[in-house]
Amino acid sequence: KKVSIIGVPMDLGQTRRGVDMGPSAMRYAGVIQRLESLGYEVDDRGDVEIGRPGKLDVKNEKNLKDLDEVVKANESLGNAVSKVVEEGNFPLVLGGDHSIAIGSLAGVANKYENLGVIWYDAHGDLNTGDTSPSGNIHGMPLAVCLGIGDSSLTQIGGYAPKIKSENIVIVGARSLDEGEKELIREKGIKVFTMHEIDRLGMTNVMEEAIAHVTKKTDGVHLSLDLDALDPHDAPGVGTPVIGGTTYREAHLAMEMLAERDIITSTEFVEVNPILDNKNQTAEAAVGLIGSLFGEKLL
Ligand code: DIR
Ligand code: MN
Ligand code: MN
Ligand code: MN
Repeated sequence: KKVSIIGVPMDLGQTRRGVDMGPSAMRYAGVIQRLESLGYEVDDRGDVEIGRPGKLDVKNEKNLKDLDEVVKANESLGNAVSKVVEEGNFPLVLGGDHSIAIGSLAGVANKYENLGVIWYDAHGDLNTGDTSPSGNIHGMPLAVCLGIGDSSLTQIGGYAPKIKSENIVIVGARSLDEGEKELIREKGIKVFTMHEIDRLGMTNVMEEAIAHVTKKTDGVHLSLDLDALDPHDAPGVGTPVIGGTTYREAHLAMEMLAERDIITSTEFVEVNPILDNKNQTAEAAVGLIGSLFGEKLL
């Protein structure tokens, strides 16, 4: 199996600079060598080009910061990912902030009848310009992929929606905005918050999550936001939230996904080396990528 890596040095989906260095930080932490040592052929396709607006973090009348550049970059990313899937390779997208999930899913979702999504994140990323307290597009990609939000975002890749609410599961949530909670109830989206993880244990949560996203689907995308991990284990993120999954809980989740061999595309996002402690978060990300691709402890 061949893994194609696409870097997305995007930091315009939120306001803390430095997450554009995430792809470099994960390459520096040895992502390519890690996959090669597991027997994969790796093809690093370099980085998608990101426009730099003259003035950063400009909110438009729709409460969407730096919308034009976010749209342009995600169109390019969608094309790049689409090409990887057509070639029969596995797309591994390295972010960048979480707004890039819009492009990844645009490139993947039309290749499947019914794509499942595991959203491993402290947040729901289910805001729209109308509900977002921040105007940051990285808090909106899951809603966008459901076809909810401004059409300039939902129509990236030329079609909407990318996914159905019944084929999604959110794991690790502990910071949900009011509008996101409403949308979760309205759409009946399956969410395992930290409460369920504490209560049931990660093993049971992942068993149930895997059952949910494989029920009606023919492929599963994993979108992993490093802020799902506790800030103790992943300090280099723009919006840390205490009380997250531990390093080992996250690895167990990846190991279970590897065992079941269900993931068909993935992205690892929100690694910000400027906020990090000696590249610890990029190294955690690369370790998790190792587990996801089948690395075993023994
Ligand atoms: C917050 C933060 N809910 C927002 N979202 C983040 O701005 O919409 N998502 N950090 O990962
Ligand atoms: Mn996120
Ligand atoms: Mn998050
Ligand atoms: Mn815990």
